[in-house]
Amino acid sequence: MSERKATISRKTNETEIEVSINLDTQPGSGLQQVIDVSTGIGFLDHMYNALAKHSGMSLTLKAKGDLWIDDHHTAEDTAIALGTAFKEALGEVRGIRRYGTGFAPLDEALSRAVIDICSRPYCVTDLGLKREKIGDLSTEMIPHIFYSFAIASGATLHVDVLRGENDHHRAESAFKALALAIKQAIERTGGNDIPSTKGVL
Ligand SMILES: [Mn+2]
Repeated sequence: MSERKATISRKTNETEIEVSINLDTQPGSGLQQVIDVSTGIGFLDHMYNALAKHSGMSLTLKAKGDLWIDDHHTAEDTAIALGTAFKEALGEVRGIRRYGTGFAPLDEALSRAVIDICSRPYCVTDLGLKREKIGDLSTEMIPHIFYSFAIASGATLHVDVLRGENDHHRAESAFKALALAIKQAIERTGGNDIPSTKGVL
């Protein structure tokens, strides 16, 4: 089995991003899981670290964005780059589970994420975040990060924070739920079939 990995460079007038991912570094795989994230936005690094850790992927993500304007371009473009790398690493959707569901609690907060790796990009989120910002990340960017990842990766994604009082907990449980959903969806079935009645994804 060849490793599912990709490296993406993405440069615009607003951001410069390098992402490398390897989807086959789950603990026990024999490959070392490496996570090294630096976006210039501390809370965003914290979320991408959680996403990588609990999905079992290796992730190196370096971004230099126009943070003197605000966090918008950096948050959006890192999610696009990550989604693009994820799609490229997966390649043809074949021999994987395709659907994944994750539930993750964090103290009083509980989130559910459901992913379908199907080449039908769609994203629905209900996160119920109340604060303006968490650290240096605007909370309005969090649903936008999920949206950008879904569109770039070609996945259908539903993420709901089911309950929780603390916005840091709510956001972090949402990313962890997505991680668990991804981990399940990309799991190899041991076969080589295309998981669709259409015969194509
Ligand atoms: Mn935390």
